Amino acid sequence: MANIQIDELREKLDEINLQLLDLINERAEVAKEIGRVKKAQGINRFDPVRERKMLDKLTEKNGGPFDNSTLQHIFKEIFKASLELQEDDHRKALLVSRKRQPDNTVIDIRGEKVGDGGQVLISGPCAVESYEQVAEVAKAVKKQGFKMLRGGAFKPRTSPYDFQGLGEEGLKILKQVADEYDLAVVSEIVNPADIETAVKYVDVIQIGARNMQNFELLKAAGSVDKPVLLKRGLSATIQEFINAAEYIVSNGNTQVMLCERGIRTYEKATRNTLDITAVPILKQETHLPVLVDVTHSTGRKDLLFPAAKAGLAIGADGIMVEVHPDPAVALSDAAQQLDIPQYEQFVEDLKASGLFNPAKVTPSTI
Ligand SMILES: [Mn+2]
Repeated sequence: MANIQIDELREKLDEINLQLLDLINERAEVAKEIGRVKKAQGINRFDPVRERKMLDKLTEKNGGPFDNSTLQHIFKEIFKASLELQEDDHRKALLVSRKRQPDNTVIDIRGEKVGDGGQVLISGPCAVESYEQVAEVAKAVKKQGFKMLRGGAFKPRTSPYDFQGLGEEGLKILKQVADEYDLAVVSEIVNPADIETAVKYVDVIQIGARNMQNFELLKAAGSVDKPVLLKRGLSATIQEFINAAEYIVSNGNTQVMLCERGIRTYEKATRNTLDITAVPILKQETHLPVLVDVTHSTGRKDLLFPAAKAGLAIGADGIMVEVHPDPAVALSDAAQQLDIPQYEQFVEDLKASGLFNPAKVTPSTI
């Protein structure tokens, strides 16, 4: 007898569950519709005042047996889920997302294609110190058949007393050397006001880790027709990194490359912790090329080659490494830059690893 009663009650519960299911989904549809209208009007989706009013109304009508705090908790979860549903729609709409554009973005940098299946090696000194210094590295880069020469003219340093870079003079040196060796210049810009000047000298604007969330700089880089190499911030999540790229692309510049350069963790054995899985995640979530900076992530010469292999094996579109003719006297990052023979060995090892499939370079017309 008792069992029959339980069965009947359970049947009733099942029925109510289904009704609740229908109602919750119906509510979700309405919430999504509100989200669409708000988006069209440019209004923020989350409205705490409205949520408070809904909760107050529910409390007022609550006849039990649930107490008010339990009911508020349940409804708060429903509100949150509805909001997340709207955010999912929003994420689908991110310009950098793979959902929005299934095909890879391919960036042509002076004839070298990034993101087209082949891999690039970006090399050069941490900072531009002199014409001779840059020229010596450029010669080595050219000899290896690579196209991209990096070098810092504006150096955002941890200490204000450290070498801050040569500024525009450094950009001029880079440009002169790159033209002589038919290379492309990758150099960091730190001030939105310098972007206009920089485009005369550089082929790729680099936005460094410390500036990943310098939104004015991102917008300025987004408003010019020049490829941008965006580095992940020291403590930035992958989502924050993607959003930083979205700032550039949403301002009109679609030529963005992402660069994983290590994140700050409790581990002291390396300068930063190379978040290697960020590479396939970024490749899945976005259509942008993804590079791995082995110098700043590891901060150790003995780890450059294994980290580069890991980067290539996991799907990176390129590797960035710092090279200096005489690292011992370098004005920055002295401990981790390769000298020229070490660089040549590094490249040779990479080529021998079977993991490196260099990107195609079409000879420049000039
Ligand atoms: Mn450096």
